[in-house]
Amino acid sequence: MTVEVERKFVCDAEIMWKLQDIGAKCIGQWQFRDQYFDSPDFILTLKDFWLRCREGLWELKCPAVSGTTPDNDTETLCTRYREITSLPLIQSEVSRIIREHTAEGSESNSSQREQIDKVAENEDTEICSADDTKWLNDLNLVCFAEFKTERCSYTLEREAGAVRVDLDQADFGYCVGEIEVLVPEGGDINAALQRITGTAVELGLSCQKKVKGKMDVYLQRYRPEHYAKLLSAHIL
Ligand code: V4E
Repeated sequence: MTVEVERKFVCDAEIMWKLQDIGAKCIGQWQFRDQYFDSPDFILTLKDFWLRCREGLWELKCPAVSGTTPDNDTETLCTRYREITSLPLIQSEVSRIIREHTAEGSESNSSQREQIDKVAENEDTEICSADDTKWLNDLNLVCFAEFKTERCSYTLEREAGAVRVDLDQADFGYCVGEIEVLVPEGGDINAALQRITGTAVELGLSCQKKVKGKMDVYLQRYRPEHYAKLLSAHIL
């Protein structure tokens, strides 16, 4: 498992020149379609879990436990999420979250609980292909966001390690940049935060406000009820 530490930034017309100036190498340009899933009452996202299928590959981003950070600005501007990419692990983690939620509110009947347990134990999903949707139905998960992104990726090699910069353009008309470091389990998160801050300085990024991600803008535009709930819960 890895922890993704990242800082978003506003892309301006100069950014590609700036990346070139500081020695960033373009490692590719591609397009992908993302679908995000949650229960109709937003059990996952209200706990800051983000279940995604990107071109057939599943990923669950989970809130990473906060450690000590170098300063408050870094804390505000950067996010960190644990990433799970194994489908059986994702299924058991998601069913655990839903089971705990339904146990708290006693909102499910016994047959629903049986279905959740089956997914948790991967009973019906041993031969699970990425296209399998049975486990989603069993857990009552529905797609709440779907969009395409055009991405241009760069890498910056520095003494402290590599940093990745992604420039994203979503098909609903929003552009955002991301400076990202992947930290292996048990790795040094503070060092990653420092590398990200260092790259932001090299790129001359002066904005000290948190920049909205694609999902933020998507939900605000197309799912205002969901967006309002996440704002009230201080998730976005
Ligand atoms: C974690 C999260 C969401 C899932 C999508 O995350 P993001 O990294 O923005 O998307 P993307 O396409 O760059 O994924 P990658 O290719 O890096 O895997 S949607 C909302 N969140 C939470 C969140 C937050 N609270 N604040 C900020 C600034 N970003 C995301």
